[in-house]
Amino acid sequence: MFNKVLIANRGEIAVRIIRACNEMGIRTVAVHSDVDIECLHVKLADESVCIGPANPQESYLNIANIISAAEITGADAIHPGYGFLSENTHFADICESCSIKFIGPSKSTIQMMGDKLIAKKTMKKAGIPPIPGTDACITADNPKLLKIARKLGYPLIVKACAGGGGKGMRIVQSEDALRNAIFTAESEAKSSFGNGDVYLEKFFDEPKHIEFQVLGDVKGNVVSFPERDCSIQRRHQKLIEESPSMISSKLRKKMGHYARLATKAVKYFTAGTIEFLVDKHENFYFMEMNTRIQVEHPVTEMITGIDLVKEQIRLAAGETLGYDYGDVKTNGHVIECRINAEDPEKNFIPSPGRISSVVFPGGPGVRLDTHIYSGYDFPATYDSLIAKLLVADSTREKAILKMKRALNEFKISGIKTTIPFHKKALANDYFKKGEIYTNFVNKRIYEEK
Ligand code: MV4
Repeated sequence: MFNKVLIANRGEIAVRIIRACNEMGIRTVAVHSDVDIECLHVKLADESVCIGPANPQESYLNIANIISAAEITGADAIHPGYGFLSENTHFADICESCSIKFIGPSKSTIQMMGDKLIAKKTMKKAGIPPIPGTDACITADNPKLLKIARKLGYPLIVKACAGGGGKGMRIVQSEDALRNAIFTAESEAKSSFGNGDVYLEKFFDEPKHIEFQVLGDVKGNVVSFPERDCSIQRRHQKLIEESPSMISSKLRKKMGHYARLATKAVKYFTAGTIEFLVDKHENFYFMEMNTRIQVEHPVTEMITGIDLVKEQIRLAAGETLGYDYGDVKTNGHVIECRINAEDPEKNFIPSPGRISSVVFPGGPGVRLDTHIYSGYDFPATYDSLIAKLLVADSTREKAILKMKRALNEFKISGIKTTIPFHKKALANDYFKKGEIYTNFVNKRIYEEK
């Protein structure tokens, strides 16, 4: 087992990882930019190292400084959290060459799953149903373009090979918009990812975004967990997640089987997530595999009682799973609301600033993962996530009631937050009925026609 872990992240996920390490008897090293010196993760860690100025490129994305921090503190492993360097193949490679364990999958798995087309082909070869689309990247001057597009059928979606998470996507309603959409997607992908390759897929309107948490150990054992419905998103940022979803138990079993098959196919190691799209007829398609611990991992922790961060760390240290998916028991219903420092009344514009006072929710079945405290200066520089508020209860209806109660208790003064949005969403009839698709926010909350 590791003696000392450096957490190459900040905010609530850094606090979360430090807590797991503390309970495992592992010493912790926090890294922080100069403006983050008063952050909670710095206060909770055994040691801390300033790795640079506020600009992420010079601090949280500064591989040399992070590795140096690990070297001078004698950390034998690095946990990247999510975002920042968590899916950076080069960073995983540098850790390996410095004999520092990267708590995550192998660099080759990160690379494979990072190329969305290679990921699709790998999963298709393993028998996991892919979204219908082109097997290779495609350019606007391809002489067979119109024929290929007609065969797929409109609407289509143009996706960037190096994209993911919705970046570089363009929906195409008809043939006359196709070439221009490809050009736009190519230039956006080139500037965002340094790789302008794009491919086509049939676009599914109003799908559900259903994902399965998976774990893999050094011996090739894999386990899948109950699914999470992450369809409520705004501009590809998830806002509300829940487990279980509304899919049938027959579909749940089938998708769980394919999630385990996909994890085995890539000989997956440590914690990952298999994302599927599910259409109105309960057809499901592999969308992406995420090779990191995700923001919404507590949803699965609350419904199973399993600490996924501890599992991720002990698997990275070479321990074996010791249980199968059949041993994973679930209990009740869990909902998570992401509380962001954004103003939902003003198109979710960021709302950084000093948190003059805060009253946290609590009580039976309530979990709050956060790094804020009264008097904390919430910065504009990093992502806007303030806290993840989760509730668990025996039924979905009771979980909704509990979330409403917890949201009413949660008082943050000094900045605007998305709490009013969540209150609105949970009161929405379509939400209550479970009629939740990826266009829920625009169609049901902001009544976009
Ligand atoms: C799709 C799709 C519909 N059809 N692909 C979003 C990010 C990445 N996970 C892939 N995503 C999607 N891919 C096809 N062929 C719907 C999504 C999607 C989505 C799309 C637009 C707006 C919000 C969305 C939320 C989740 C998934």
